[in-house]
Amino acid sequence: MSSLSKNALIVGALVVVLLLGGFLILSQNKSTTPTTPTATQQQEPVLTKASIEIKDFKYSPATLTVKKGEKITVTNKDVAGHSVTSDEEGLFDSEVLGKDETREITAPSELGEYPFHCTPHPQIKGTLIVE
Ligand SMILES: [Cu+2]
Repeated sequence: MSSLSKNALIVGALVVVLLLGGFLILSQNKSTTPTTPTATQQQEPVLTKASIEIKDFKYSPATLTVKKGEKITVTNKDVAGHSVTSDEEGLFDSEVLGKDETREITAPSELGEYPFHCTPHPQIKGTLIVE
């Protein structure tokens, strides 16, 4: 065997060892990669938001108790347009909503009972209680 081919063999063997070593390190790193799943703490929203639904020309609920300044979602389920409008002008007003329309109103920031009505149908009445 010539010294040249001997050297070539040694170099070849070294390359193989290095490649194998690299491969082993890589595969070891892979297998030791922590596979702990990220904690999936899904907290279901338990709090139901205050809401008023208008259906069959009625408020549901007709009397709603909320906290000061609480947001209230108003949804109209009738084809006829309805609103949640404070009897005392300017306190709150969802404005007239079409079918399946939703609007958020904000409860007054002072304690009290606030009667409201539907602008196009003033006979539909409800009461908002802020406590
Ligand atoms: Cu109405």
